[in-house]
Amino acid sequence: MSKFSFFEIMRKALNHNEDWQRQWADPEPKKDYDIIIIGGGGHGLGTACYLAKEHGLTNIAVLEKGWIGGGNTGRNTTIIRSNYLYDESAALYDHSVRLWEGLSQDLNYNVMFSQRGVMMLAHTDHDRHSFQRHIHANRLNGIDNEWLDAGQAQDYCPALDISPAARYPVIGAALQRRGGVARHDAVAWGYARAASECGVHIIQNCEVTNITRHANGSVSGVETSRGFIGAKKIAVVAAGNTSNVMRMAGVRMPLESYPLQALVSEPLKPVIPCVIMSNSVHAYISQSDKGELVIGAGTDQYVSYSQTGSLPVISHTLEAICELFPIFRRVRMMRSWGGIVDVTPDRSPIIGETPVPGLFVNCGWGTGGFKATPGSAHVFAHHLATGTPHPVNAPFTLKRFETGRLIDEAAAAAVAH
Ligand code: FAD
Ligand code: PYC
Repeated sequence: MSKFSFFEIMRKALNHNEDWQRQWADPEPKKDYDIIIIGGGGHGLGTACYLAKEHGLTNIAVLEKGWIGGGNTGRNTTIIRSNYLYDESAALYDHSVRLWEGLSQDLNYNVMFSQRGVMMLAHTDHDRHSFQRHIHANRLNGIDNEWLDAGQAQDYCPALDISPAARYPVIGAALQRRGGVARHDAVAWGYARAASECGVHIIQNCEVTNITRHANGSVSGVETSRGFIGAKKIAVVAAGNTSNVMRMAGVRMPLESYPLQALVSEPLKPVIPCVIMSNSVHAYISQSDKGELVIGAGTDQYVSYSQTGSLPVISHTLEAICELFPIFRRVRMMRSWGGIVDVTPDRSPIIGETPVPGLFVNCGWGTGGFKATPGSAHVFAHHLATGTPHPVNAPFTLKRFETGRLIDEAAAAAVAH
């Protein structure tokens, strides 16, 4: 029996975030840090956390121009999976899924990771061949993924329309049962609290406006909206803004920034038990624990820094959802939003060193970096702390765009581009 009453527990739960914010809110920046991380999203905060917890480095600041988790970390649709084609990607994303599996316990913070399964629908022979190729490749890498026929897909998600009269009938599906969803902002808060408890400074409302360098070319610090801050190493983890931040150090990045949007419906009783994605009809859907249908599709067709996105994408997405689930035709949408994702030519991330001594970068996650948060942060921290890449991030160099050794995951983001 708990020594607290039900109401006491609820009061504590509701005040939890407020209490915690008081513990770490906006310390005054010091003059110098060993490592400055630019960007207080999940990847930046996670990196700080692993640097402190696994490498004992705590003279670190995370500088965030807005509020932590206010970028893509708090704007995404939380799909987590590791069913990527190439060995390098499979290793990276499955490293992440394994960390997700213990994350709530590791952080003592409930990130609500729910392995409810991610089902990718096949509507054409091309889909079927492509998914079956992924299934075989995944299994060779020890990653679960299985083929379902249309009836089995409907058994897994009964509201799905598998009628042969549909414009693109469902002919089967690839199901990764270990895939699922998590609570996005809890990931930022959990990592921030753990890093802060180790002594890391998390400084919000602190925009980096320039990266400064010593005469020998190595980094010396950053100019910010709160003054100059010195650093021995700088790690840029600024998602859709990476090109702008890296330009401050004179580095041109192979990235394009696109708006990606999503929307949620009014809350419904539980009706979608898993994540459903369809590349051909072009939409994806899951249901949050609050009951909202969480819906998205592709990026806008043109580059932009608008954090909203355009209307035709939303109407196209909803048409696609109604084709897959005619029962949702009369459901009302509650709100929509967008984020800026940075996309590399091979749709794989860049994690590691740059031509500037002391400057590191973690970017290019495009439409799919939420799932990678723990894995990316874990290997990036290793690279920053030891000066050598972790075996998992070693292939994801910036140099690959010079050598041509690309990791072409063009189909990786499923519906999202
Ligand atoms: P962010 O959370 O964006 O953090 C970067 C931070 O850097 C921001 O907070 C920003 O304010 C800060 N910053 C930028 N410039 C500066 C500066 N000059 N000074 C200081 N701070 C700065 N991925 C999935 O795996 N599954 C999904 O289902 C999924 N759905 C998505 C849906 C949408 C609508 C969007 C937009 C993205 C989606 N993604 C998804 C992608 C995923 O959200 C991102 O890849 C991931 O969250 C990136 O995390 P991050 O920590 O690198 O970036
Ligand atoms: O990477 O699985 C994904 C994804 C789904 C929607 C956006 N990204």
